[in-house]
Amino acid sequence: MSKTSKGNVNELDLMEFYKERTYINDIKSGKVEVAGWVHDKRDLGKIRFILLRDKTGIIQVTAIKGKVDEGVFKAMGSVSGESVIYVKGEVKQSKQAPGGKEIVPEKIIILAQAEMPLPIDVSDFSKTELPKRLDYRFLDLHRKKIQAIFKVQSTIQEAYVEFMEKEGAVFAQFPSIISSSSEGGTELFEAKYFEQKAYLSQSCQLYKQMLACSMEKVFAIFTVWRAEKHNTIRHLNESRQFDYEQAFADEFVVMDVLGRCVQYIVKKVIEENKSELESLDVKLKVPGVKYMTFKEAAVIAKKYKVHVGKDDLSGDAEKKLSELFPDNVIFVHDWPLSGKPFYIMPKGKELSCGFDAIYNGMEISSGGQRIHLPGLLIERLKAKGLNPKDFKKYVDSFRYGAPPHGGFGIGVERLTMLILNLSNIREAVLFPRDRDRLVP
Ligand code: AMO
Repeated sequence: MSKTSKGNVNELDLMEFYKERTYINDIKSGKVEVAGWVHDKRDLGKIRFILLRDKTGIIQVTAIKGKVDEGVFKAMGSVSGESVIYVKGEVKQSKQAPGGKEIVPEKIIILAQAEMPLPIDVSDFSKTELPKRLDYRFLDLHRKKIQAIFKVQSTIQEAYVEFMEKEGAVFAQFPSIISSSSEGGTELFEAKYFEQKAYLSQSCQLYKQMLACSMEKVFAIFTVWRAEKHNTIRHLNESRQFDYEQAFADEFVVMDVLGRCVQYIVKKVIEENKSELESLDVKLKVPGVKYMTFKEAAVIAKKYKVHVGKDDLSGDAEKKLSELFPDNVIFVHDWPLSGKPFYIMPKGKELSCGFDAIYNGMEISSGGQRIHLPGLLIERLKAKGLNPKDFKKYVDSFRYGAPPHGGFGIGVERLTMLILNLSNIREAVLFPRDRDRLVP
């Protein structure tokens, strides 16, 4: 393969390196080629050390003046922390080196010298506050602890897909530009769509329902946008949801699937993220499930003098329930009809077939049985102050053979936050979008 030079004196042939590279955790003995970030460095005059970090681990690179190439020794002195370097050298067993091994370098290429000073502290004991860390998220992600959060989130997503495929559900994609609200009249981001007014999707609710009415079991990982103005530790303006919808299901069928789904996810995280959980100091247990009506939840909250809310549970009430029933997914069903969206099936005049699921002190999911009867749906749209004309195609989809159905949506960042006991939901998003943040 012919290659043209990119004009860099310190150029590394990346294709060659790709073939020859040893990841730090795989280092045993002999000659190795490694690359990564300068985690730490020490200069004792005649002896220089670098702790080199890649995605798998950390190894010491040790150079003694006069015993290594002069250029190599110089590079070890001039390179700054968090710079990216390539090292070729011999592995030596060393009792003093962390991990019992070190590399004696023959060749070093500084691939990217990090500018000094770094704008945030990326050491293991960093005290930089969250907003500043998020301003420099790309650098914050150099930290092992921060990477651990997103490795766990990766497992969570993988487990969700795996679980759903085992359930026999079809992985679906839905539009992100919509013509009318899917969760209620407010909280929409407007978008220009040629001559028409459009919105960024609040959820894939209406589409997953239409699909479940033919394919029976469907799921999605879907980005949602909510123009809520509040700035809290549990809300984002852009978040992701694990959506599920099933035909021939009421809310109890759906809660059963959701309970097993959360258990499956937590179990996989316990099995596959031991070192990440350790680095985040999290002790996890596969949760049980607990069912109660909204009325029962309200009685419990009142007993502990916690505010409930007329048709919603307060954050304090959610917290209290988890304190009383720790390590449980708590399903609160028979929810007041006024507190649920238009598409939730009523249960009598006051109640609904909707529920919320609480885990580790907060709502992780809501769902329920939906209305599959066009007449009732139009009635409920009107009751919520919405115009049925704006929902014509959705309502029509139930006119030609639509089974009873139900589903749920789990907040991906919420679930990550609660599994890992994070104090702010922004810790669980790579690049958060909130009221004040549109970059990076
Ligand atoms: P809901 O609006 O309750 O229901 O959202 C489902 C779950 O998504 C998470 N969530 C959020 N996370 C971060 N920031 C937000 N602003 C935010 N809003 C919601 C929560 C919540 O439980 N279509 C229905 C679901 C369904 O019935 O299938 C829906 O969107 O964890």
